[in-house]
Amino acid sequence: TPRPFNQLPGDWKAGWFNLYRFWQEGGLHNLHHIMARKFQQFGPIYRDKLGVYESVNIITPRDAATLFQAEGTLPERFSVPPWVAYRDYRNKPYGVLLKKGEAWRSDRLMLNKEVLSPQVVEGFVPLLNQVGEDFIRRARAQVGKSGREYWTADFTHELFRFALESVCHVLYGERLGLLQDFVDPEAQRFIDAVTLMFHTTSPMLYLPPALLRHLNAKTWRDHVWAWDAIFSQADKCIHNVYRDLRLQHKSTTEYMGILCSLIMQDKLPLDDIKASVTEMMAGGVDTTSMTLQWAMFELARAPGVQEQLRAEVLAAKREAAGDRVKMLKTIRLLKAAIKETLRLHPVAVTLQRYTTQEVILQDYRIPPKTLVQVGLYAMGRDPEVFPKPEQFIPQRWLGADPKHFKGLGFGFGPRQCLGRRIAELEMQIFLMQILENFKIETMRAVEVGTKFDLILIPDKPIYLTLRPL
Ligand code: HEM
Ligand code: 2DC
Repeated sequence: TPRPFNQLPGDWKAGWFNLYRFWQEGGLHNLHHIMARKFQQFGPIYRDKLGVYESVNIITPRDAATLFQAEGTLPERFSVPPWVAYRDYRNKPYGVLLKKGEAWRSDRLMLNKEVLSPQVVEGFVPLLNQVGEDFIRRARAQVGKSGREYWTADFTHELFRFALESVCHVLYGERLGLLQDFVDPEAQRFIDAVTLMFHTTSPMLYLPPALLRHLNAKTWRDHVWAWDAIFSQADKCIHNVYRDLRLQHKSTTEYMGILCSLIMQDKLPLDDIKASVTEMMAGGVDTTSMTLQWAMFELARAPGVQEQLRAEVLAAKREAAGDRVKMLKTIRLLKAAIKETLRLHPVAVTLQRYTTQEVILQDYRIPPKTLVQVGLYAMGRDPEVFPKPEQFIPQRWLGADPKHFKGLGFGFGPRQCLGRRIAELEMQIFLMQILENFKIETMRAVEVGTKFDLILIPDKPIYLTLRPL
Protein backbone atom coordinates (compact mmCIF):
# COMPACT_ATOMS: atom_id res chain seq x y z
CA THR A 1 0.00 0.00 0.00
CA PRO A 2 1.18 3.56 -0.73
CA ARG A 3 2.95 5.45 2.04
CA PRO A 4 1.24 8.33 3.88
CA PHE A 5 1.85 11.98 2.99
CA ASN A 6 3.54 12.85 6.28
CA GLN A 7 6.34 10.39 5.61
CA LEU A 8 7.60 12.36 2.59
CA PRO A 9 11.28 13.27 2.88
CA GLY A 10 12.28 16.93 3.04
CA ASP A 11 13.01 19.78 5.44
CA TRP A 12 9.56 21.32 5.13
CA LYS A 13 8.92 21.81 8.82
CA ALA A 14 10.76 25.10 9.04
CA GLY A 15 9.11 27.35 6.45
CA TRP A 16 10.27 30.76 7.68
CA PHE A 17 13.67 29.44 8.66
CA ASN A 18 14.00 27.99 5.15
CA LEU A 19 13.11 31.32 3.63
CA TYR A 20 15.67 33.07 5.82
CA ARG A 21 18.41 30.58 4.94
CA PHE A 22 17.38 30.90 1.31
CA TRP A 23 18.09 34.65 1.45
CA GLN A 24 21.34 34.10 3.32
CA GLU A 25 22.67 31.59 0.83
CA GLY A 26 21.93 33.95 -2.03
CA GLY A 27 19.26 31.41 -2.90
CA LEU A 28 17.25 34.19 -4.47
CA HIS A 29 19.14 33.72 -7.70
CA ASN A 30 19.82 30.03 -7.18
CA LEU A 31 16.42 28.44 -6.77
CA HIS A 32 17.21 26.01 -9.61
CA HIS A 33 20.50 24.90 -8.03
CA ILE A 34 18.93 24.53 -4.59
CA MET A 35 16.19 22.34 -6.07
CA ALA A 36 18.70 20.18 -7.95
CA ARG A 37 20.62 19.75 -4.68
CA LYS A 38 17.49 18.75 -2.77
CA PHE A 39 16.70 16.06 -5.35
CA GLN A 40 20.26 14.79 -4.80
CA GLN A 41 19.76 14.79 -1.06
CA PHE A 42 16.20 13.47 -0.76
CA GLY A 43 15.68 11.52 -3.97
CA PRO A 44 13.02 11.91 -6.68
CA ILE A 45 10.35 13.38 -4.40
CA TYR A 46 10.55 15.81 -1.49
CA ARG A 47 8.31 18.08 0.49
CA ASP A 48 9.33 21.72 0.89
CA LYS A 49 8.13 24.92 2.49
CA LEU A 50 9.24 28.46 1.74
CA GLY A 51 7.55 31.20 3.74
CA VAL A 52 3.88 30.27 3.81
CA TYR A 53 3.98 28.11 0.69
CA GLU A 54 4.21 24.33 0.92
CA SER A 55 4.95 22.12 -2.05
CA VAL A 56 5.78 18.60 -3.14
CA ASN A 57 8.56 18.44 -5.71
CA ILE A 58 9.01 15.76 -8.35
CA ILE A 59 11.57 15.16 -11.09
CA THR A 60 10.71 12.05 -13.14
CA PRO A 61 8.73 12.16 -16.43
CA ARG A 62 6.60 9.34 -15.03
CA ASP A 63 5.48 11.41 -12.03
CA ALA A 64 4.93 14.43 -14.28
CA ALA A 65 2.66 12.23 -16.42
CA THR A 66 0.69 11.11 -13.34
CA LEU A 67 0.29 14.70 -12.19
CA PHE A 68 -0.84 16.11 -15.54
CA GLN A 69 -3.09 13.21 -16.40
CA ALA A 70 -5.04 13.86 -13.21
CA GLU A 71 -5.29 17.65 -13.70
CA GLY A 72 -8.89 17.87 -14.93
CA THR A 73 -10.42 20.66 -17.03
CA LEU A 74 -9.58 23.63 -14.80
CA PRO A 75 -5.88 23.25 -13.99
CA GLU A 76 -4.36 25.75 -11.60
CA ARG A 77 -0.71 26.63 -11.15
CA PHE A 78 1.07 28.59 -8.38
CA SER A 79 -0.21 32.10 -8.80
CA VAL A 80 2.68 34.51 -8.40
CA PRO A 81 1.77 36.62 -5.31
CA PRO A 82 3.27 40.00 -6.33
CA TRP A 83 1.46 39.83 -9.69
CA VAL A 84 -1.84 39.24 -7.93
CA ALA A 85 -1.04 41.93 -5.34
CA TYR A 86 -0.36 44.52 -8.07
CA ARG A 87 -3.66 43.90 -9.84
CA ASP A 88 -5.61 44.07 -6.59
CA TYR A 89 -3.74 47.21 -5.52
CA ARG A 90 -4.49 49.00 -8.81
CA ASN A 91 -7.85 47.38 -9.38
CA LYS A 92 -6.78 45.89 -12.72
CA PRO A 93 -8.62 42.91 -14.18
CA TYR A 94 -6.87 39.53 -14.34
CA GLY A 95 -6.09 37.97 -17.71
CA VAL A 96 -5.77 34.23 -18.31
CA LEU A 97 -2.42 34.15 -16.54
CA LEU A 98 -4.03 34.79 -13.15
CA LYS A 99 -7.68 33.84 -13.60
CA LYS A 100 -9.11 30.66 -12.10
CA GLY A 101 -11.96 28.24 -12.62
CA GLU A 102 -14.67 28.81 -15.22
CA ALA A 103 -13.69 32.46 -15.68
CA TRP A 104 -10.25 31.29 -16.81
CA ARG A 105 -11.66 28.58 -19.03
CA SER A 106 -14.08 30.70 -21.03
CA ASP A 107 -11.44 33.37 -21.75
CA ARG A 108 -8.86 30.75 -22.54
CA LEU A 109 -11.07 28.90 -25.03
CA MET A 110 -11.76 32.11 -26.95
CA LEU A 111 -8.07 33.04 -26.94
CA ASN A 112 -6.98 29.56 -28.03
CA LYS A 113 -8.91 29.99 -31.29
CA GLU A 114 -7.03 33.18 -32.16
CA VAL A 115 -3.59 32.35 -30.77
CA LEU A 116 -3.05 28.57 -30.88
CA SER A 117 -5.26 27.07 -33.59
CA PRO A 118 -3.26 25.74 -36.57
CA GLN A 119 -5.25 27.62 -39.25
CA VAL A 120 -4.76 31.00 -37.60
CA VAL A 121 -1.16 30.31 -36.65
CA GLU A 122 -0.18 29.76 -40.28
CA GLY A 123 -1.19 33.37 -40.89
CA PHE A 124 1.52 34.51 -38.42
CA VAL A 125 4.31 33.21 -40.66
CA PRO A 126 4.55 36.17 -43.08
CA LEU A 127 4.36 38.63 -40.16
CA LEU A 128 7.15 36.95 -38.22
CA ASN A 129 9.18 36.42 -41.39
CA GLN A 130 9.14 40.16 -42.07
CA VAL A 131 10.51 40.94 -38.61
CA GLY A 132 13.20 38.28 -39.05
CA GLU A 133 14.21 39.80 -42.39
CA ASP A 134 14.61 43.17 -40.71
CA PHE A 135 16.86 41.62 -38.09
CA ILE A 136 19.04 40.12 -40.84
CA ARG A 137 19.19 43.46 -42.66
CA ARG A 138 20.16 45.19 -39.44
CA ALA A 139 22.83 42.60 -38.69
CA ARG A 140 24.32 43.06 -42.17
CA ALA A 141 24.36 46.82 -41.65
CA GLN A 142 26.17 46.31 -38.32
CA VAL A 143 28.78 44.18 -40.07
CA GLY A 144 29.24 46.97 -42.60
CA LYS A 145 29.57 49.60 -39.88
CA SER A 146 32.10 47.58 -37.90
CA GLY A 147 34.65 47.82 -40.71
CA ARG A 148 35.35 44.11 -40.14
CA GLU A 149 33.80 40.99 -41.65
CA TYR A 150 31.62 40.25 -38.63
CA TRP A 151 29.45 41.62 -35.84
CA THR A 152 30.35 40.75 -32.26
CA ALA A 153 28.08 41.83 -29.44
CA ASP A 154 26.01 40.94 -26.42
CA PHE A 155 22.72 40.45 -28.30
CA THR A 156 20.43 40.73 -25.27
CA HIS A 157 18.95 44.09 -26.16
CA GLU A 158 18.81 43.41 -29.89
CA LEU A 159 16.85 40.25 -29.15
CA PHE A 160 14.52 42.01 -26.70
CA ARG A 161 13.62 44.45 -29.48
CA PHE A 162 13.27 41.65 -32.01
CA ALA A 163 10.95 39.74 -29.65
CA LEU A 164 8.75 42.74 -28.83
CA GLU A 165 8.55 43.70 -32.51
CA SER A 166 7.52 40.12 -33.34
CA VAL A 167 4.85 39.68 -30.69
CA CYS A 168 3.38 43.13 -31.42
CA HIS A 169 3.23 42.40 -35.14
CA VAL A 170 1.05 39.33 -34.54
CA LEU A 171 -0.96 40.95 -31.72
CA TYR A 172 -1.65 44.31 -33.36
CA GLY A 173 -0.89 43.69 -37.03
CA GLU A 174 1.42 46.68 -36.88
CA ARG A 175 5.13 47.34 -36.85
CA LEU A 176 6.76 49.36 -34.07
CA GLY A 177 10.02 49.88 -35.94
CA LEU A 178 12.26 48.56 -33.17
CA LEU A 179 14.84 47.20 -35.62
CA GLN A 180 15.54 50.63 -37.10
CA ASP A 181 18.34 52.90 -35.90
CA PHE A 182 15.94 55.13 -33.99
CA VAL A 183 14.06 53.26 -31.28
CA ASP A 184 10.90 54.78 -29.79
CA PRO A 185 11.81 55.55 -26.15
CA GLU A 186 8.38 54.40 -25.00
CA ALA A 187 8.88 50.96 -26.52
CA GLN A 188 12.31 50.80 -24.90
CA ARG A 189 10.70 51.75 -21.59
CA PHE A 190 8.28 48.87 -21.99
CA ILE A 191 11.15 46.44 -22.52
CA ASP A 192 12.99 47.75 -19.46
CA ALA A 193 9.77 47.57 -17.44
CA VAL A 194 9.24 43.87 -18.24
CA THR A 195 12.80 43.05 -17.17
CA LEU A 196 12.38 45.07 -13.97
CA MET A 197 9.00 43.44 -13.31
CA PHE A 198 10.58 39.95 -13.44
CA HIS A 199 13.61 41.06 -11.44
CA THR A 200 11.53 42.56 -8.63
CA THR A 201 9.17 39.57 -8.50
CA SER A 202 11.68 37.01 -7.23
CA PRO A 203 12.51 38.63 -3.85
CA MET A 204 8.78 38.84 -3.08
CA LEU A 205 7.83 35.44 -4.49
CA TYR A 206 7.18 33.64 -1.22
CA LEU A 207 5.53 36.42 0.78
CA PRO A 208 1.73 36.46 1.02
CA PRO A 209 -0.04 39.12 -1.17
CA ALA A 210 -1.73 40.66 1.88
CA LEU A 211 1.67 41.37 3.41
CA LEU A 212 3.04 42.67 0.12
CA ARG A 213 0.39 45.33 -0.23
CA HIS A 214 1.30 46.78 3.14
CA LEU A 215 4.96 46.76 2.35
CA ASN A 216 6.41 50.06 1.22
CA ALA A 217 9.77 48.54 0.37
CA LYS A 218 11.70 49.68 -2.68
CA THR A 219 11.24 46.33 -4.38
CA TRP A 220 7.46 46.68 -4.16
CA ARG A 221 7.54 50.28 -5.39
CA ASP A 222 9.74 49.31 -8.35
CA HIS A 223 7.44 46.41 -9.06
CA VAL A 224 4.41 48.72 -9.14
CA TRP A 225 6.28 51.17 -11.37
CA ALA A 226 7.15 48.35 -13.76
CA TRP A 227 3.59 47.01 -14.06
CA ASP A 228 2.26 50.57 -14.41
CA ALA A 229 4.59 51.12 -17.36
CA ILE A 230 3.61 47.76 -18.87
CA PHE A 231 -0.12 48.41 -18.58
CA SER A 232 0.01 51.99 -19.85
CA GLN A 233 2.10 51.11 -22.91
CA ALA A 234 -0.08 48.10 -23.77
CA ASP A 235 -3.13 50.28 -23.30
CA LYS A 236 -1.84 52.75 -25.89
CA CYS A 237 -1.20 50.02 -28.43
CA ILE A 238 -4.62 48.48 -27.83
CA HIS A 239 -6.34 51.83 -28.04
CA ASN A 240 -4.68 52.65 -31.39
CA VAL A 241 -5.89 49.42 -32.93
CA TYR A 242 -9.37 49.93 -31.50
CA ARG A 243 -9.55 53.46 -32.92
CA ASP A 244 -8.29 52.41 -36.37
CA LEU A 245 -10.84 49.63 -36.42
CA ARG A 246 -13.71 51.99 -35.58
CA LEU A 247 -12.57 54.58 -38.13
CA GLN A 248 -12.20 51.72 -40.60
CA HIS A 249 -8.58 52.59 -41.19
CA LYS A 250 -7.88 48.89 -41.26
CA SER A 251 -8.25 47.00 -44.49
CA THR A 252 -10.31 43.89 -43.93
CA THR A 253 -8.70 41.86 -46.69
CA GLU A 254 -5.44 40.92 -45.02
CA TYR A 255 -4.81 39.45 -41.56
CA MET A 256 -4.97 42.28 -39.05
CA GLY A 257 -3.67 40.66 -35.92
CA ILE A 258 -4.94 38.84 -32.86
CA LEU A 259 -6.42 41.88 -31.13
CA CYS A 260 -8.52 42.87 -34.16
CA SER A 261 -9.88 39.36 -34.51
CA LEU A 262 -10.79 39.25 -30.82
CA ILE A 263 -12.55 42.62 -30.97
CA MET A 264 -14.45 41.76 -34.14
CA GLN A 265 -15.58 38.40 -32.77
CA ASP A 266 -17.20 40.36 -29.95
CA LYS A 267 -17.42 37.30 -27.71
CA LEU A 268 -15.19 38.54 -24.89
CA PRO A 269 -15.70 41.79 -22.96
CA LEU A 270 -13.13 44.38 -24.01
CA ASP A 271 -11.62 44.52 -20.50
CA ASP A 272 -10.88 40.80 -20.57
CA ILE A 273 -9.38 41.07 -24.05
CA LYS A 274 -7.18 43.94 -22.88
CA ALA A 275 -6.00 42.08 -19.78
CA SER A 276 -4.90 38.99 -21.71
CA VAL A 277 -3.41 40.94 -24.63
CA THR A 278 -1.35 42.93 -22.11
CA GLU A 279 -0.10 39.68 -20.60
CA MET A 280 0.84 38.36 -24.02
CA MET A 281 2.69 41.55 -24.93
CA ALA A 282 4.67 41.36 -21.67
CA GLY A 283 5.09 37.58 -21.88
CA GLY A 284 6.51 37.85 -25.38
CA VAL A 285 9.73 39.74 -24.64
CA ASP A 286 12.20 38.03 -22.29
CA THR A 287 10.99 34.48 -22.93
CA THR A 288 11.71 34.01 -26.63
CA SER A 289 14.68 36.39 -26.66
CA MET A 290 16.54 34.55 -23.89
CA THR A 291 15.78 31.18 -25.46
CA LEU A 292 17.12 32.41 -28.81
CA GLN A 293 20.23 33.73 -27.14
CA TRP A 294 20.85 30.34 -25.50
CA ALA A 295 20.12 28.55 -28.79
CA MET A 296 22.70 30.64 -30.66
CA PHE A 297 25.20 30.14 -27.84
CA GLU A 298 24.78 26.35 -27.97
CA LEU A 299 25.04 26.35 -31.78
CA ALA A 300 28.19 28.46 -31.59
CA ARG A 301 29.71 25.95 -29.16
CA ALA A 302 28.72 22.99 -31.32
CA PRO A 303 29.81 23.96 -34.87
CA GLY A 304 29.10 20.43 -36.13
CA VAL A 305 25.49 20.63 -35.02
CA GLN A 306 25.25 24.13 -36.48
CA GLU A 307 26.40 22.80 -39.88
CA GLN A 308 23.84 20.00 -39.78
CA LEU A 309 21.08 22.49 -39.06
CA ARG A 310 22.27 24.79 -41.82
CA ALA A 311 22.31 21.90 -44.29
CA GLU A 312 18.76 20.99 -43.26
CA VAL A 313 17.52 24.57 -43.62
CA LEU A 314 19.20 25.14 -47.00
CA ALA A 315 17.83 21.85 -48.36
CA ALA A 316 14.34 22.76 -47.10
CA LYS A 317 14.66 26.16 -48.76
CA ARG A 318 15.59 24.65 -52.13
CA GLU A 319 12.78 22.12 -51.94
CA ALA A 320 10.13 24.63 -50.89
CA ALA A 321 11.38 27.31 -53.30
CA GLY A 322 11.67 29.69 -50.36
CA ASP A 323 8.07 29.16 -49.11
CA ARG A 324 8.43 29.48 -45.33
CA VAL A 325 5.22 27.65 -44.49
CA LYS A 326 6.42 24.64 -46.49
CA MET A 327 9.92 24.88 -45.03
CA LEU A 328 8.52 24.80 -41.51
CA LYS A 329 7.10 21.35 -42.20
CA THR A 330 10.49 19.78 -42.95
CA ILE A 331 12.97 21.29 -40.49
CA ARG A 332 12.82 18.51 -37.89
CA LEU A 333 16.33 18.95 -36.56
CA LEU A 334 15.89 22.68 -36.06
CA LYS A 335 12.72 22.05 -34.06
CA ALA A 336 14.61 19.45 -32.03
CA ALA A 337 17.38 22.01 -31.42
CA ILE A 338 14.81 24.36 -29.86
CA LYS A 339 13.56 21.56 -27.59
CA GLU A 340 17.15 20.77 -26.68
CA THR A 341 17.76 24.44 -25.85
CA LEU A 342 14.73 24.49 -23.55
CA ARG A 343 15.88 21.25 -21.89
CA LEU A 344 19.17 22.83 -20.82
CA HIS A 345 17.80 26.35 -20.43
CA PRO A 346 14.12 26.25 -19.52
CA VAL A 347 12.45 29.62 -19.03
CA ALA A 348 10.43 28.22 -16.12
CA VAL A 349 12.38 26.55 -13.31
CA THR A 350 9.32 24.44 -12.43
CA LEU A 351 5.83 23.62 -13.64
CA GLN A 352 3.21 23.55 -10.90
CA ARG A 353 -0.29 22.22 -10.38
CA TYR A 354 -2.67 22.05 -7.43
CA THR A 355 -3.98 18.51 -7.19
CA THR A 356 -7.77 18.14 -7.25
CA GLN A 357 -7.88 14.50 -6.20
CA GLU A 358 -5.51 12.14 -4.41
CA VAL A 359 -2.57 11.11 -6.60
CA ILE A 360 0.16 8.57 -5.92
CA LEU A 361 3.67 9.87 -6.66
CA GLN A 362 6.72 7.68 -5.93
CA ASP A 363 4.39 5.54 -3.86
CA TYR A 364 3.32 8.39 -1.57
CA ARG A 365 -0.29 9.50 -1.22
CA ILE A 366 -0.57 13.16 -2.18
CA PRO A 367 -3.83 14.69 -0.93
CA PRO A 368 -6.07 17.03 -2.98
CA LYS A 369 -5.20 20.76 -3.00
CA THR A 370 -1.46 20.11 -2.70
CA LEU A 371 0.91 22.28 -4.73
CA VAL A 372 3.05 19.87 -6.75
CA GLN A 373 6.04 21.20 -8.72
CA VAL A 374 7.82 19.46 -11.58
CA GLY A 375 11.49 20.44 -11.31
CA LEU A 376 11.92 21.26 -14.98
CA TYR A 377 15.49 22.55 -14.71
CA ALA A 378 16.55 19.60 -12.55
CA MET A 379 14.83 17.10 -14.88
CA GLY A 380 16.59 18.55 -17.93
CA ARG A 381 19.97 17.91 -16.35
CA ASP A 382 19.24 14.54 -14.72
CA PRO A 383 21.41 11.81 -16.34
CA GLU A 384 18.72 9.24 -15.51
CA VAL A 385 16.31 11.08 -17.80
CA PHE A 386 18.76 12.47 -20.39
CA PRO A 387 22.02 10.56 -20.85
CA LYS A 388 25.05 12.92 -21.08
CA PRO A 389 22.83 15.79 -19.98
CA GLU A 390 25.59 18.41 -20.28
CA GLN A 391 25.87 17.84 -24.04
CA PHE A 392 23.78 19.72 -26.59
CA ILE A 393 22.44 16.90 -28.78
CA PRO A 394 19.26 17.86 -30.73
CA GLN A 395 19.21 14.36 -32.26
CA ARG A 396 18.17 12.89 -28.91
CA TRP A 397 14.65 14.21 -29.62
CA LEU A 398 14.49 12.38 -32.96
CA GLY A 399 15.72 8.97 -31.80
CA ALA A 400 13.68 5.94 -30.85
CA ASP A 401 13.69 6.37 -27.03
CA PRO A 402 10.45 7.42 -25.43
CA LYS A 403 9.96 11.21 -25.09
CA HIS A 404 6.91 10.78 -22.89
CA PHE A 405 6.59 13.88 -20.63
CA LYS A 406 10.15 14.98 -21.28
CA GLY A 407 9.65 17.98 -23.56
CA LEU A 408 7.76 20.19 -21.13
CA GLY A 409 9.32 23.60 -21.79
CA PHE A 410 5.92 25.18 -22.51
CA GLY A 411 4.04 23.27 -19.83
CA PHE A 412 1.28 20.80 -20.53
CA GLY A 413 -2.43 20.47 -21.27
CA PRO A 414 -5.16 23.10 -21.32
CA ARG A 415 -3.14 25.42 -19.09
CA GLN A 416 0.06 25.22 -21.14
CA CYS A 417 1.72 28.35 -22.49
CA LEU A 418 -0.78 30.45 -24.44
CA GLY A 419 2.02 31.95 -26.52
CA ARG A 420 3.53 28.59 -27.40
CA ARG A 421 2.79 28.62 -31.13
CA ILE A 422 3.83 32.28 -31.50
CA ALA A 423 7.04 31.57 -29.60
CA GLU A 424 7.86 28.41 -31.56
CA LEU A 425 7.23 29.99 -34.95
CA GLU A 426 9.11 33.14 -34.03
CA MET A 427 12.13 31.14 -32.90
CA GLN A 428 12.05 28.68 -35.82
CA ILE A 429 11.83 31.46 -38.41
CA PHE A 430 14.52 33.54 -36.70
CA LEU A 431 16.95 30.63 -36.51
CA MET A 432 16.24 29.61 -40.12
CA GLN A 433 17.11 33.10 -41.30
CA ILE A 434 20.21 33.39 -39.14
CA LEU A 435 21.48 30.00 -40.35
CA GLU A 436 20.84 30.97 -43.99
CA ASN A 437 22.86 34.15 -43.63
CA PHE A 438 25.47 33.91 -40.89
CA LYS A 439 27.87 31.66 -39.14
CA ILE A 440 27.38 31.92 -35.36
CA GLU A 441 30.59 31.92 -33.30
CA THR A 442 31.60 32.45 -29.69
CA MET A 443 34.67 32.39 -27.50
CA ARG A 444 34.52 28.75 -26.53
CA ALA A 445 36.39 28.99 -23.25
CA VAL A 446 33.75 31.15 -21.58
CA GLU A 447 31.39 29.16 -19.34
CA VAL A 448 28.02 30.74 -18.75
CA GLY A 449 25.82 29.65 -15.88
CA THR A 450 22.18 30.21 -15.08
CA LYS A 451 20.58 32.75 -12.77
CA PHE A 452 17.01 32.70 -11.43
CA ASP A 453 15.42 36.10 -11.95
CA LEU A 454 11.89 34.71 -11.83
CA ILE A 455 12.63 33.32 -15.26
CA LEU A 456 15.99 31.62 -15.79
CA ILE A 457 18.55 33.82 -17.54
CA PRO A 458 22.33 33.75 -18.25
CA ASP A 459 24.42 34.71 -15.20
CA LYS A 460 26.79 36.80 -17.31
CA PRO A 461 26.64 38.50 -20.72
CA ILE A 462 26.98 36.17 -23.71
CA TYR A 463 29.12 37.51 -26.54
CA LEU A 464 28.30 36.13 -29.96
CA THR A 465 29.73 36.77 -33.39
CA LEU A 466 27.67 36.75 -36.58
CA ARG A 467 29.83 36.25 -39.69
CA PRO A 468 28.16 36.52 -43.12
CA LEU A 469 28.43 33.23 -45.00
C1 HEM B 1 2.38 30.25 -19.51
C2 HEM B 1 6.82 28.98 -21.06
C3 HEM B 1 6.63 32.44 -24.46
C4 HEM B 1 2.35 33.90 -22.73
C5 HEM B 1 3.60 29.60 -19.65
C6 HEM B 1 4.04 28.46 -18.88
C7 HEM B 1 5.26 28.12 -19.31
C8 HEM B 1 5.64 29.02 -20.36
C9 HEM B 1 6.12 26.96 -18.80
C10 HEM B 1 3.22 27.74 -17.80
C11 HEM B 1 2.50 26.58 -18.48
C12 HEM B 1 1.87 25.57 -17.55
O1 HEM B 1 1.61 25.88 -16.38
O2 HEM B 1 1.62 24.43 -18.01
C13 HEM B 1 7.15 29.81 -22.13
C14 HEM B 1 8.35 29.69 -22.92
C15 HEM B 1 8.30 30.66 -23.88
C16 HEM B 1 7.06 31.40 -23.67
C17 HEM B 1 9.43 28.63 -22.72
C18 HEM B 1 9.27 31.00 -24.98
C19 HEM B 1 10.40 30.40 -25.24
C20 HEM B 1 5.44 33.10 -24.31
C21 HEM B 1 4.94 34.12 -25.21
C22 HEM B 1 3.75 34.54 -24.72
C23 HEM B 1 3.48 33.77 -23.51
C24 HEM B 1 5.66 34.58 -26.49
C25 HEM B 1 2.79 35.56 -25.28
C26 HEM B 1 2.49 35.66 -26.54
C27 HEM B 1 1.99 33.03 -21.70
C28 HEM B 1 0.74 33.15 -20.96
C29 HEM B 1 0.74 32.08 -20.04
C30 HEM B 1 1.99 31.35 -20.23
C31 HEM B 1 -0.34 34.19 -21.14
C32 HEM B 1 -0.37 31.75 -19.03
C33 HEM B 1 -1.43 30.87 -19.71
C34 HEM B 1 -2.59 30.45 -18.79
O3 HEM B 1 -2.45 30.47 -17.58
O4 HEM B 1 -3.66 30.09 -19.34
N1 HEM B 1 4.59 29.93 -20.56
N2 HEM B 1 6.41 30.85 -22.61
N3 HEM B 1 4.53 32.90 -23.31
N4 HEM B 1 2.71 31.97 -21.25
FE1 HEM B 1 4.51 31.36 -21.98
C1 2DC C 1 8.61 31.09 -11.13
O1 2DC C 1 8.33 29.27 -7.87
C2 2DC C 1 9.06 30.32 -9.89
O2 2DC C 1 5.86 32.18 -19.12
C3 2DC C 1 7.87 29.99 -8.99
O3 2DC C 1 5.16 34.46 -20.27
C4 2DC C 1 6.83 29.22 -9.76
C5 2DC C 1 6.44 29.91 -11.04
C6 2DC C 1 5.14 30.07 -11.33
C7 2DC C 1 4.63 30.60 -12.63
C8 2DC C 1 5.71 30.73 -13.71
C9 2DC C 1 6.99 31.31 -13.06
C10 2DC C 1 7.55 30.35 -11.96
C11 2DC C 1 8.04 31.66 -14.14
C12 2DC C 1 7.48 32.54 -15.26
C13 2DC C 1 6.25 31.94 -15.94
C14 2DC C 1 5.22 31.69 -14.81
C15 2DC C 1 3.95 31.33 -15.54
C16 2DC C 1 4.02 32.22 -16.82
C17 2DC C 1 5.39 32.91 -16.82
C18 2DC C 1 6.64 30.66 -16.66
C19 2DC C 1 8.19 29.11 -12.58
C20 2DC C 1 5.86 33.28 -18.27
C21 2DC C 1 7.24 33.88 -18.28
C22 2DC C 1 4.83 34.28 -18.91
C23 2DC C 1 4.81 35.62 -18.20
C24 2DC C 1 3.66 36.52 -18.61
C25 2DC C 1 3.66 37.83 -17.79
C26 2DC C 1 4.84 38.69 -18.09
C27 2DC C 1 2.41 38.62 -18.05
